[in-house]
Amino acid sequence: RSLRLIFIMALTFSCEEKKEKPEEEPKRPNIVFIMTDDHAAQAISAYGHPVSRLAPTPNIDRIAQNGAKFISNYCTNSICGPSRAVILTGKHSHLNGFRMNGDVFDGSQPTLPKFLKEAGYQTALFGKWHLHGLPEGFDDWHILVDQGNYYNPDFIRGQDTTRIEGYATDIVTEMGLDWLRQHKDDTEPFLLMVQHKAPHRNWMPALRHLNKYDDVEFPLPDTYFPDFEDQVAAQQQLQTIYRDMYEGHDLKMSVEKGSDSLRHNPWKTDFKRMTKAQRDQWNKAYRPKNDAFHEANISGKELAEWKGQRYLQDYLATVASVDEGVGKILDYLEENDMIENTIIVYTTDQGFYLGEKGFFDKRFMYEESMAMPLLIQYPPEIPAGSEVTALTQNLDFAPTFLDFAGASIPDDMQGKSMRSLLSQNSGGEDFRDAIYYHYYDFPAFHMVKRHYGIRTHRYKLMHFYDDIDEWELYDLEKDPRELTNVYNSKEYAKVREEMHIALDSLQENYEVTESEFATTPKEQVDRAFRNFG
Ligand code: SGN
Ligand code: CA
Repeated sequence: RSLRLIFIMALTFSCEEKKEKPEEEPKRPNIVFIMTDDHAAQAISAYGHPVSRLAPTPNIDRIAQNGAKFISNYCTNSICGPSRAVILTGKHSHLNGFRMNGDVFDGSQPTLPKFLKEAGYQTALFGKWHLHGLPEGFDDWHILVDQGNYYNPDFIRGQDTTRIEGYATDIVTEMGLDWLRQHKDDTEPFLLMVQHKAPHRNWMPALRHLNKYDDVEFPLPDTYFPDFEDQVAAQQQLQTIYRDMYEGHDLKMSVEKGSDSLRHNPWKTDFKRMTKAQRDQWNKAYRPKNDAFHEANISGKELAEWKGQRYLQDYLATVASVDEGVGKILDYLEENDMIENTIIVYTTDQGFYLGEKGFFDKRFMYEESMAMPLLIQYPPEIPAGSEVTALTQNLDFAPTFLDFAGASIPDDMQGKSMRSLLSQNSGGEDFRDAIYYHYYDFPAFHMVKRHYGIRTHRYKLMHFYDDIDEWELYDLEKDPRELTNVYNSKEYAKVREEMHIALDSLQENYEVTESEFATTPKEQVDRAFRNFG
C-alpha cells in the first residue's frame, strides 16, 4: 500500500511539474518569413503607389493591416545573394564574405537558423537560396537551382536534383504549406522561410494570369526619360527598359505578325522547359497581343512606352501569384489558430525599378532599389496598422528574430533588434541616424558601377569608384526622386562636409577597411571571362 502511495505521490508530483512547466517558460513565437525576389514597394498596394492601385496585393496588405509597415527599411547592398547573406548573418557583406552574386557563401559561419536551432527551434527553408553551396542550419530544405525558373523548375534537396512540373511560385507556396501541415502540432517553435523566385526577371506569369493586366494602362514614372545630368554612373548603366531589355526573353515580343517565335531570347531554357500544353496556352495568350503590336507599327517614344507597359503587365502578373500564395499561408495560420503565436514577415531581397529613371533591375543606392519593403505582424506585441519610420535594414532581421525567440544576440552581429520599435509603435526616428551601403558587382550584368555611401533621414551621399571617381549628394526632402546631384553646390557645402564625416565614422563603426575598395585578383580574372549577356 505504501508503495502505491509513493507511486501516486510521484505521479501527482510529476503531473504538477508538467502542468507548471509551460507557465514558467516564456512563450516563443514561430516565425514565418516570406521573401520574394525583386519585389518593388511600388508594386505592393499597402505602400500606396499609383501602379499598385491598379494591381493590388490584398493578401500581402493583410500583414500591414494586422501589424507594422516599415517606411524606411533598406538593404545594405542591392543584389540578391548579398542581401540574403546579410539576412542570415546580421553582418555587412564585407564581414560575411558574400559581396556579389557568384561568390560562395561560407556556410560554416554562424547564422540565424543555426542560432535558432540552438535555442530549440525547428528550421526549414523552401525556394530560392542563390548563395551557391547548400543551406546549413536547416532541418529541412528544398531549394531552387541557382536563380530558379518560373516553369517546371529544378529543385535540390540533399544530394538530389528533381524537376517539378508546375509554376515556381505555386510550388514553393505548397512546399511551405505542406511543411506547416506536418508541423502544426509540434511543441517546438519554428522558423519557416518561404522564398520565391517571383517577380524576378524574366517575369513569366502563371498560366492563369497570362492576360491579367492586358487591359490596364499603368502610369509610367515621370522620370521614364531621364537626362542624368551630373550622374555619370547612371549614364553608363545597362538597365534601361527601352534600350537594354531583350525583346524576346524579357518582353515576349514575337518576330512578326502571326508568329510565336520570340525575338532576342539568349537563354532558351526559360521557354524550352515548358511542356507542350503550357507553351500552347502561353502562345494562345500572347499571340493576339503581339499581333496587335505589329499592326500598330510604332517606333521611338511610343515604342519605348509600349515596352514599359508590357514590362509592367508581366511583372505585376507574376506578383499576382505571390499574393495568392501569401493569402493561402495566412489563411492556413488563421484557420489553425496559429496567428497569436506566429510572427509573419513579408519582404523581398531588395527594391526594384518599375521604370523610374527608365530603369529595370536594382543595384543602385538610389531609393527604389535600396528600399526593401517590410511588413511584420505579431498581434501580441505589434499594434495593428502601425507604421515604422526608423531607418532599419536587412542587417537588423537576424537580431530581431533572435530577440523575439528569447535567444541572445551575438556581439559581432552588426544589426539591432527592432523589437522595441514594433512594440512601442512610436515610429522610432531615433533608432539610428544613418545607414551604410556598399555595392560591389562591377563589371557585371547591367554595368552599375561600384559604389558605397550613407543615407540619413534627410540626405544621401554616394561615391562611385573603381573605374570612375564620382560623388553624388541628394537632399531627399527637396528632391525625393534624386534628380539633382548637389555635391558641388555651394549651398550644400556644409551638408557635404558633415555627410563625409558621418560616412567616415560609419565605416569605422562597421569595420570597413581599405581592402574593401580594391579589385581582388579573382575579380580581375572574372572581368576577363565574364559574359555580360
Ligand atoms: C540575372 C538577370 C539580371 C539580374 C541578375 C541578378 N538576368 O542575371 O537581370 O540583374 O540575375 O538578379 S536574367 O535574364 O538571366 O534573369 S538577382 O536578383 O539574382 O540579384
Ligand atoms: Ca533579387
